[in-house]
Order: sequence, then structure tokens, then C-alpha cells
Amino acid sequence: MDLKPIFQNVLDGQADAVLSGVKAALAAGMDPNTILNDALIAAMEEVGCQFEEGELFVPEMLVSARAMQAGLSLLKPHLAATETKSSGKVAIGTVKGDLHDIGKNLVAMMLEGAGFEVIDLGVDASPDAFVEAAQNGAQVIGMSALLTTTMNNMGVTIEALKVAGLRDKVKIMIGGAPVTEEFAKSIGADAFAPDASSATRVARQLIA
Ligand code: B1M
Repeated sequence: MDLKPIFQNVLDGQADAVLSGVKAALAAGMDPNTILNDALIAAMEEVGCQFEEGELFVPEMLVSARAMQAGLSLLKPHLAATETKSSGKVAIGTVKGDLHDIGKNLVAMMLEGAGFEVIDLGVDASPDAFVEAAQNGAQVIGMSALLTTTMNNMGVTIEALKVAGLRDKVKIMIGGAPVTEEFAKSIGADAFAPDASSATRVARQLIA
């Protein structure tokens, strides 16, 4: 089945059309991961490129994000079903100052599907919110950032965990478009995951 209409409808912000396209693709037996990567995520990448080139503006980007979230809601049970069960408690949030949550939600969804208990700290999550989650028994602290200006708040959060005497009690995993393995090392995180499915693998390794 051709995924171009779903891609285009995300780009155009047509949530209803994205919903029916994803429904049809699933009914046709398409792999949910293919629909996710080749249509939904690919379309958001294109949105980003067009934004950079000044062809799209924030309101259009937001409408595209909502259309993508609509498609994602349909894929959620199918993506979760492809993972095997594990256990552990992960607190995940988008760091202070950052409102991007699509990637973070995707990671949370995959972790839940893999049997983790997920505490979602939402967006614009302060260092204190992560500290509180660690105090409440989270074994892994997951931080997401999409802006080069907010990724530094990952390091600030790690410092807050140190000050609270909790750094050695948790593992820290970070991710998001501008984040790299090298950056993770430089701020003293335990692991970097480039995408949602590797985040699940990494969380399992960290807890093991
Ligand atoms: Co924003 N935005 N945005 N935006 N936005 C980017 C990030 C940008 C790259 C666009 C661009 O210029 N090309 C750019 C950042 C540039 C930079 O920092 N150098 C940008 C900008 C500038 C801004 C504003 C400043 C624009 C403005 O107001 N002038 C503003 C900032 C607001 C704020 O946060 N304070 C802003 C606002 C918005 C919207 C609200 C309109 C909307 C967000 C809606 C929402 O999230 N609910 C939005 C969107 C949609 C984007 C783009 C187009 C798409 C992001 C996305 O959802 N990607 C984005 C361009 C781009 O990334 N190509 C852009 C899909 C998502 C599945 O991928 O989040 O990378 P991603 O997640 C992946 C991996 O990174 C990884 O797994 C996920 C799945 O595989 N991952 C993890 C993520 N978190 C992880 C955590 C982990 C492990 C893996 O462990 C814990």
C-alpha cells in the first residue's frame, strides 16, 4: 500500500485523513513500524525542513504535529504489542523550557508496551520534577530535548540529582533530535538512545 497520502496528510495537517489512512494501512496488513517510520516520522522530518526553509510556520507545524499524534494513537496498541514483556520503573519527561512531546510520548509508549511502569513527567519538566520521581522509586530517569537551547537542562537535571544525593540510585537515559552519544557522555548520563525502540532496549540493559 502506498504511504504517500498519509505522509502528505500529516504535512497538510489533515488529522481525519491521517486517521483513515493509518486505519486502511493497518487493515491492509502493513507493519505498524513501517507506517510509523516511513509515513508519520518521515512527514515530521519534512515539516522540520520546510520550517527551516521558511515555507512553514509554527501554527502549521503544530497542526501537523496534531495530525501525527492522531495517527500515532491508532498505532499505539499495535506498536506496544510487538514488544516483549520486561519490568522496571522509568520516569520520562521533556526537559525544562522544551514543549516538544511527540518523541517523548513515542518512547513512553514503547516502554509501556515492553512492560515498564512509566511515570510521564510531561513537557517543560523541571529538575525538581525528575528529582521527585527518583525519590519516588524511578530506576531510570529518561530525558528528552528537541532544542539545542534546552538540551543543556539535561546536565542541569543531572546536577540536581547529584545535589539530592540520588545520582547513584538511578540510571539516566537521554534522547531527542539534537542529542548525541558524545553529548550524553559529556554531561555524565548513563546512556543515549537514538529512537524509541532502542530506548526500550537501553532501558532493559540499564535496569539489568
Ligand atoms: Co519545534 N523545533 N519549535 N515545534 N519542531 C524543531 C525541533 C526544529 C529542529 C525545527 C527546525 O528548525 N527545523 C527547531 C529546533 C532548532 C534548534 O534547536 N536548533 C524547532 C524550533 C526552533 C521550535 C520553536 C523555537 C519555534 C518557535 O516558536 N519559533 C518552538 C519551541 C517551543 C518550545 O519547546 N519551547 C517550537 C515549537 C514546536 C511546536 C509546538 C509547533 C511543535 C511541537 C508539538 C509537540 O511536540 N506536541 C514543533 C514540532 C512538531 C517540531 C518538528 C517539526 C518535529 C519534532 C517531532 O515531533 N519529530 C521539529 C523538526 C524535526 O525534528 N525534524 C522541530 C518527530 C519525533 C518522533 O522525533 O522528537 O526526534 P523526535 O523523537 C525521536 C528520537 O529523537 C528519540 O525517539 C523518538 C522516536 O524515534 N527520542 C528519544 C526522543 N526523545 C527521547 C528520549 C529518550 C530516547 C530517545 O530517552 C529518554
